[in-house]
Amino acid sequence: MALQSATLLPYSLSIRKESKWNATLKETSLFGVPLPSNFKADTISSCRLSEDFKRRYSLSTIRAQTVSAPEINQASSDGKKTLRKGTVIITGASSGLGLATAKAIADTGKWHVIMACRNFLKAVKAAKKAGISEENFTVMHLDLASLDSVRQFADTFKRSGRPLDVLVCNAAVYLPTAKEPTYTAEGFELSVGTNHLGHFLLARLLLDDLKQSDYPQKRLIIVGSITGNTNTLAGNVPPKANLGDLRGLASGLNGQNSSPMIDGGEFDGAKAYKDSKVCNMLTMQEFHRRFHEETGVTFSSLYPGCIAETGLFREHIPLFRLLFPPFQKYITKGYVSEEEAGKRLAQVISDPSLSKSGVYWSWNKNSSSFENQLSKEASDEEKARKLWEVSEKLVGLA
Ligand code: NDP
Ligand code: PMR
Repeated sequence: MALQSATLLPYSLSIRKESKWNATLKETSLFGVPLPSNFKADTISSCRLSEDFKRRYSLSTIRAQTVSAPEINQASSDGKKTLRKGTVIITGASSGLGLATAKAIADTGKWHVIMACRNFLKAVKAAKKAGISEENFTVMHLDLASLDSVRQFADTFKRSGRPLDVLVCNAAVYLPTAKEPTYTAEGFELSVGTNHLGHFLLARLLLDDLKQSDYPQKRLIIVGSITGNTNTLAGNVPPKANLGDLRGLASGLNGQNSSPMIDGGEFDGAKAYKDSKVCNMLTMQEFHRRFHEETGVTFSSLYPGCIAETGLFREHIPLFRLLFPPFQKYITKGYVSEEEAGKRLAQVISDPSLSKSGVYWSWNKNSSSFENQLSKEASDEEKARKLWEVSEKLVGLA
C-alpha cells in the first residue's frame, strides 16, 4: 500500500455559520413521527487532529507520493495479452457501502482501489480490518467539503501516473437532526456541498482521465437513493425532495444573503440530503447526455437497498438507530447488509452486463439488477441542465 496524502493537515471539516434560517427550531422526528427536542443529536462540528495525535502517528512526515503506474496489457509467456488491473477511485471508502464495495472489488484481484477519504488513518485501519490485501488498495486524502481539497486530490492523482478506469462518487453526509445549517469550506450548506458540489467538481476534473482509459469498462458512478425519488413510498416520507426552481442554489446556498436550501426554503437537514441525492441522479444523466457518445464512458447511478446500519445515520437519535434496522428488515423488507450492498455496487463497477449508460440501477428481492424508473423531478432534463450550469459557476468551472 502506498501512503498518499494531498492535504493532510490542518484537517478542517466544516465551519458553522449563524443564519436567519435557524430562527425556527424544528422538532426531531422518528420515522416521520415528531419527538421532543431533547432527543437532539450533536450537530457536526469542526474536526481537528490534536498535536499529540499527529506526533503519535507521525502525520507530519506523510507527504504526497507518486505510485508507480501498473503495466498496461502485459504480454504473457504464451503471447496472449493479459488485462492489467483496473483502477477504481471510491470516495468515502472508510465505512459503510464504500468500504464494502472496496472489499468486494479488491477481493476479485482484478482491481486496485484508491480509497478517497477525509480521515486518512480511519481509512487505512478500516481497509486492514476488512482484510483488503495491501497490494490492492491505496488511501488518498480527499475532503469533499473543501473544493481546494478536491482540486488537490485530482492533481495528486493525475501526477501519480495511474490510469483511471472507474470513479465512484459514494461519500455522503446526512444531518437529519441539525437545527441549524453547517457549511463547507467555501460556505455551501454541508449536505449539498459535500454530496453534490464536491462530487460534481471531482467528476468534472477526472473526466478526461476516464476518457483516456483503455480499459474495457470505463465508468462514472454516482450513488443515488430511493428517498430522493418521489415516485416511491420511501420518497414520499416527509420532508420530500424538491429542488424547486433552484433559486437557493443559484444564490450561493450560503444562508447569509440566500437560503441554505436549493429551493430557497428554510433549512431542513433531512430534505437537504434528499435534495442532494436528486442532484446526484440528475448529474449522472446530464453527464450521460453531454459526454457518453464522445468519451465512451458509461454513466450510472443506483439505489443499493436500505443499508440500515451504516454510519450514514450517525447523527440520528439513538432510538432511530435502534429501530431502523428491524423496521427495514421486517416491515418494509427493504433492508440489505453492507456486504450485499457492496457486491451490488461492485457489479455496477465491473459487470459487463451493467454497461448501459444513463441508467439508475436497483435490485429486486432475488438480488437481480434491473433498470429502475426515476421520479419526474429526478429525470427532468431541463432541471438537470440548469443544475449543471449553476453548479459549474459555484465550483469555479464557469
Ligand atoms: P457511511 O456514513 O457509512 O459512509 C459515508 C462515507 O462518506 C464515509 O466514509 C464518510 O467518511 C464519507 N464522507 C463524509 N463526508 C465526507 C467528506 N467531506 N469528504 C470525504 N468523505 C466524506 O454511509 P453509507 O455507506 O450508508 O453511504 C454511502 C452512500 O450510499 C451515500 O451516497 C448514501 O447516500 C448512499 N445510500 C445509502 C443508503 C443507506 O441505506 N445507508 C441507501 C441509499 C443510498 P468518514 O468515514 O470519515 O465519516
Ligand atoms: Mg424509509 C418500502 C418502503 C421503504 C423503503 C425501501 C425505505 C428506505 N423507507 C421505506 C418506508 C418508510 N420509511 C416509511 C413507511 C416510513 C414512515 C414510517 C419511513 C421513515 C423513514 C425515516 C424517518 N425512512 C427513512 C427515514 C430516514 O431518516 C432515512 C432517510 O430518509 O435518510 C435520508 C430513511 C430511509 N428509508 C429508506 C432508506 C433507504 C432510507 C435511508 C437512506 C437514504 O435514502 O439514503
